[in-house]
Amino acid sequence: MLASVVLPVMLGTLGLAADDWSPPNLVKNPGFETVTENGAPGDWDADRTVYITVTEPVHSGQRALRFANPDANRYVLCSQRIPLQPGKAYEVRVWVKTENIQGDDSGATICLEWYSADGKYLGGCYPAGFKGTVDWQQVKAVSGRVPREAAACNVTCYVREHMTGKAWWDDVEVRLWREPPLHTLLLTPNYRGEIGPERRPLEVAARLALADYDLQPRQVRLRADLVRAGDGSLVQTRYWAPKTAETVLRLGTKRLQPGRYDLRVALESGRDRHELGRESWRLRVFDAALTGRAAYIDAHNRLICEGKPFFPLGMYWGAINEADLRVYADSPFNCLMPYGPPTKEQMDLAHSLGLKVIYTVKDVYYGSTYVEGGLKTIEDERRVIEAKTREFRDHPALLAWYLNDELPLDYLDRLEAHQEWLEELDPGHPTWVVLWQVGQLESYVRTFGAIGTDPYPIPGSPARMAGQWARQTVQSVRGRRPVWMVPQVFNWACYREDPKEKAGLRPPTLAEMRSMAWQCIAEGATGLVFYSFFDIQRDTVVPFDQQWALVKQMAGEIKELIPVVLSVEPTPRIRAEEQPWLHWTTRRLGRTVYLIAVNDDETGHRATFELGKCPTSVRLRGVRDALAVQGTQLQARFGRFGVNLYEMEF
Ligand SMILES: [Ca+2]
Repeated sequence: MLASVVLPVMLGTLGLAADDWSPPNLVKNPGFETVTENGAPGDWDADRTVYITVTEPVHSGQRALRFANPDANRYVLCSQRIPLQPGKAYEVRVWVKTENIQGDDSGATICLEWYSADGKYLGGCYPAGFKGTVDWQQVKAVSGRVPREAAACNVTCYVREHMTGKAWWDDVEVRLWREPPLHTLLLTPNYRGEIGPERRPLEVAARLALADYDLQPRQVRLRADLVRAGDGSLVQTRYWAPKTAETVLRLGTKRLQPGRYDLRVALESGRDRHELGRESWRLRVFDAALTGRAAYIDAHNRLICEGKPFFPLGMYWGAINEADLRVYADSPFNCLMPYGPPTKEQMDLAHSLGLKVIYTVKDVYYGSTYVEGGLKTIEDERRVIEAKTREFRDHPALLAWYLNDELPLDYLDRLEAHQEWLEELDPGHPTWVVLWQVGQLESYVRTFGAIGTDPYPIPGSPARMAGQWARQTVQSVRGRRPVWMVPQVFNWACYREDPKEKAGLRPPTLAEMRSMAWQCIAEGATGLVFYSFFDIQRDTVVPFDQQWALVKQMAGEIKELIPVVLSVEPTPRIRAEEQPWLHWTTRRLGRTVYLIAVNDDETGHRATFELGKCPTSVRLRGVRDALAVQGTQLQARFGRFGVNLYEMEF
């Protein structure tokens, strides 16, 4: 810490430093304006049977690139060598128009690719494109960092393999991208910036990403301004001198009066105090404990529902109908997430069957794929959210709001706005979002109360993906937000049309489902909402009754152990050597210590747990006889995808 001052002065709007960052476009002939004698685009390497330049339609200038291909087995590209620097990331943009682009993939798009000096493929950036018939739309993406060993890079306009139709491209841009230099996460409080009567100190993780700025942590300083919301008056300013890439900023809250505040964290150049980046967190200080809230998140990341810890154990649904809901209610599940927004009658029905509903408002974003009809502006979105919250916020079946289903970072401003609206319009329920973008979760941290990711690996990838994504998700929030994961129970064949492809697919087995669910719990999940009830209903490979029985069996075991999983009693220190296949955690409930240990692998394994002291008894759940344990070490043997639940007393 460099200094700490309390200034009773008004703080005006902080002007951001002028940003002179405007890197050049690295693409030659980006608008396809120059052509060779035979009509091919200059500077591009294009197959002329499919790609030519045309004068109509264009997005700008006089010409654009056109693709016309009726042959699903012909796969050709239009590329350009491009000078990209290893270690840097790039933003790519292009305008695309399509006419009747057909096929299973995502259509007309662009990509960046990198190769080693000897021509080995090293990776690339592949944003999804547009298919069917759409007017000019922009494809945008930021690449990962170009690998150190990359020697040659390409930018490519193309239509994905096995697709037919017509498409046009214009105004290609590839520009050097700078990662924002400051990423913050409000660690404490962990829910909606709520500072209660106990006045825990504020904690904020500030991670620096300085590689694109040629700066070291010692050349910058961190500054936190605590200001009153509304009049913006400054309450406190503090500075920190970071030594490493991540610094935890701590501020006392004892003297804060009740009210709303903003905590503004800024990164400044140490030399000239130039502001390099800034992020802000809303805070709310209150003197009496908040009462009367149907659901909220406690300091242990647990959902508290009607005053008690609640583990959301549910499934994704389509639209609710009574017959199906009665089948579902006769199961260990306690909630559901229907994609079809339920009516009041459907909410009443869920309530009468003892089920909670995670209510979707995920389609209230104009311009998104499944947007509700008629939404054109953010004001329209606000109107819908107001109406929905007014209609359902007092409904006893409501558990949480479903705010985002995998929307990309293009929507970040509105995702943040919707989270803020929900906090204001319904203080009584948290929000939940689900993303597949596991590499970008840090950018979404202002958009939710609880987060999940949705790994669906079976059968093409290892079941380990469930535990890996859960770990990555927990890490992205530094263990300071609830993580409700979305494990797979469905068959990918539900999403394929080709009979041959369908036949090669299958839903996860019971052993795989158990392992994936418990991997998530071992990595810190405090809720599981499986994907999906409607898919196991429509699977033509494994009949519903068969898969549903297995799903219920798996869920039943989790339900029995919910009080254990949600227990926050201190646990003894247990250690184990790290193994790539092993996911484990401990809990205590009364006198019993639970060791939850999961094998994510299709072969058996062994592990040794150092218990610290000699247990008086050890049982493996599901095995009648107690285990013989000598000394302080537990020798554990795992079957393939084995879930070992040990119950120990000391
Ligand atoms: Ca053009």
